[in-house]
Amino acid sequence: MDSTKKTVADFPDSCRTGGEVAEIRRGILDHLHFTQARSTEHATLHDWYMAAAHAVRDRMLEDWLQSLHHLRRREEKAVSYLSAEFLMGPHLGNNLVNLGIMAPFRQAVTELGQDLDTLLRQEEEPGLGNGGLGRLAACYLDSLATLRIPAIGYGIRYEFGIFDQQLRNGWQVEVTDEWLRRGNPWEICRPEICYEVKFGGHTEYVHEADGRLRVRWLPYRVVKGVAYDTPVAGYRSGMTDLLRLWKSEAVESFDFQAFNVGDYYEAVDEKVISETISKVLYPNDEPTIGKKLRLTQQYFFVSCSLQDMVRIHLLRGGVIDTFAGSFAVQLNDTHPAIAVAELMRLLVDEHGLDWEAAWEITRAATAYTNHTLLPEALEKWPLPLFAELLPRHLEIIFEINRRFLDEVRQRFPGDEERVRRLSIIDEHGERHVRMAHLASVGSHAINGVAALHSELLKQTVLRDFHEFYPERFCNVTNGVTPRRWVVLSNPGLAGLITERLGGDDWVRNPEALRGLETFAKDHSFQAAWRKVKEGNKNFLASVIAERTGIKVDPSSLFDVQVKRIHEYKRQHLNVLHILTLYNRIKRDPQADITPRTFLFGGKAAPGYFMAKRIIKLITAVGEVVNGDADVAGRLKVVFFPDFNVKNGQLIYPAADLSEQISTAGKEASGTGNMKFSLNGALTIGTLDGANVEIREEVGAENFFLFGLDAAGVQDLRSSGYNPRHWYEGNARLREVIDRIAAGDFSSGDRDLFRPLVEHLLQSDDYLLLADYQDYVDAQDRVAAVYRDPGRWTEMAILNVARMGKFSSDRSIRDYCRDVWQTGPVAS
Ligand code: NBG
Repeated sequence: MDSTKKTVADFPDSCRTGGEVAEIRRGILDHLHFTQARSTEHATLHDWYMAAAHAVRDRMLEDWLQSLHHLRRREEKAVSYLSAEFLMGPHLGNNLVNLGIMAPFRQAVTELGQDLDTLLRQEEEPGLGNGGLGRLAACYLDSLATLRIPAIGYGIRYEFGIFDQQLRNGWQVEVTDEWLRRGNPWEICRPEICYEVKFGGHTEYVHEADGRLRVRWLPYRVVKGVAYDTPVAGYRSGMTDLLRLWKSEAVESFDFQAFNVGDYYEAVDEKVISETISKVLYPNDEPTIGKKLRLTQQYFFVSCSLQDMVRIHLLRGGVIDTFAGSFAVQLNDTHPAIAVAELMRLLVDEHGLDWEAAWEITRAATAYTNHTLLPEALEKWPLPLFAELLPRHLEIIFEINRRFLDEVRQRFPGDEERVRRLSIIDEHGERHVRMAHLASVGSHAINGVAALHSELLKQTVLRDFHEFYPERFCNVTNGVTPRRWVVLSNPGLAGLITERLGGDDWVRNPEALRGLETFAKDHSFQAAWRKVKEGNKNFLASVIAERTGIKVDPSSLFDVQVKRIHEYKRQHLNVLHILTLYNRIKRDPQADITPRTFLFGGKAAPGYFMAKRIIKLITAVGEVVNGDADVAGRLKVVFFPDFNVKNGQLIYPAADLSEQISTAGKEASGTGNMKFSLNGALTIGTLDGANVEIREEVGAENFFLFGLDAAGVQDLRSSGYNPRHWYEGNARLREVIDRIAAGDFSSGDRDLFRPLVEHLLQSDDYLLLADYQDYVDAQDRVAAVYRDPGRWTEMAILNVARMGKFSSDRSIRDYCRDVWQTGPVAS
């Protein structure tokens, strides 16, 4: 028996560790008294939540300490997932699922006179991410722990996460997210785990006694990163991995003289500046060029994380040369790409390795995942900004680039155009550091996040890299965790599946869902299936009424599009369809229309003008359509405010139809598409991102496909796309656009939606008009099938049965095999 392994019997009081109802009840009361300092008479809902959360956290610690012990052991390579975002979602419910104590916990809470669902709603979710990318990181931590792979997720403990969205007068209003206001029971601050991070200043070259040239970096500013640890429990795996987020603080022992900061007030300013670094998450979809604080954040968390890895590696008894055997460092997009230069700096400047050895270690340790092909989203930093903030790293990048371009010239003599295309430094106009190039040169593996995306990556943004290093490229299709996205969020469906399959093995092994295929036509199973969906829809309808005041009909088709608002995701194409139906009704109020509830949700980046106007368009259309007597309640349009993980957990299980309608070639993968389908919604979608693979898995006959594919999009563009031609050639489309332009949804104001209309008619970069008719036709097929509940339910069951591939466990196994060369530890 391992000496660090404590058993319940080692603790004097099992109220900290036990899984029996009585033990849990005592554990909660214990925390109410000793942690919250409240009597049961005066405890608020928040006190009860905190007490419950602490009682759950207690039950995670034994496994956690054991897992941390694994991390310090030499044998296993650990995964270090570097990500500027982790969108974890509320912890309480998920931990109850993964620890396997939901039922006794619920019972204990009830016996204390409280209601578990009410307590779950109390939790303020940590919104430390924008959308898919951050949520993917969270699903991957769940799977890593479930598969017993030692891992650390490294990121930033933003004081303010993604803003809360409110709607006022149909417009988005951003409200700061003060998620830490009432304390965070899930994190443990580790003041002793902290690192200094340098910024600015200059470098000096010194010849050492042994003749070596050594570089010293004399910074202008030094800040401190302090570790905040959150345990991440695997699903009944006995493994609990670590999410380590860094908070920036001022260095206490700041030497005012040495840094020329003469007086007290300036010193206080320094403190404020230091603490600003981890203040706020940047919303994406905005031009990041020139945002110095963002580069500061990136370097800050990467430096702390790499210093931490080196410390852990040396603790394991390793010498620095074997670092790559201890950690597989995964770059989640280019946000942490500076890691390539920072690891070189640590190895060469701080640990005295020579360049070649350091480079080999860096490349062996590092791998890069690309998450977007959108040119405007590819990060690049102006050289002057880089030089000012990270002078030593710029030197290192120049040296990496010099050696790399030498290789390129050797392989392709005389091809200076290729050299320019591959260079880490963009020389067009103002010079920039291209982070995707830095990441690609410094990694042994490069992957996209769905089969199509990985292919397009090789043909477009990383084409030259693929030609140069074909062996580095691979694909890892995204996945989502069935624990949070089915077991926790859709207990009715999870229970039904478990009952029918005769066990819950599918939660860990979702390929087992295939067993449902046999029952796809079974009448009694179908009836039970529909009952679950109805229950979920009824509940969502009540929440919609509460939050928006809109009454929706739970028996109508719930047609849902929830995701960030972006032109390429084409929420406005969805609106064009709504207006097409509306016009049908206006022409003929008796028209036979399948009743639908159109539900939208998603945040727009605060500075993204068009996206904000799309939100206004949706709410404006809702106001007209919802109140029109001719419609007679057959169509309802709802914008559900503040779409986040918590709201997603309510929405996905209640959806009938999943809108995945991006312009082909634009959505790298999508993961919402997987959550919907796993919850029995059918998809209407283009051949984009992971939709392609979802359709392959569930069968073309169980998927509503429409629109141009990626090649078709390219062809149309290169043959000269003229949106006006499509507008003029389609009377229905013309009618819809004309009504928006005429101010029919803006009380006669023709200016409000003019920018949207003009953009559609003049350039229509995302080809809405070209895909419009095909989309409307596909929607008509959806409406027809929905009227045949037997057929619809069969398709829904087959969707769920065939979604096993999209578990994040499969993605993590792929990474282990193809990228990290690591695997589980024995229990
Ligand atoms: C997003 C893509 C999605 C994808 C997620 C996770 C960025 C930069 N990319 O399609 O847009 O599902 O990443 O891979 O946020």
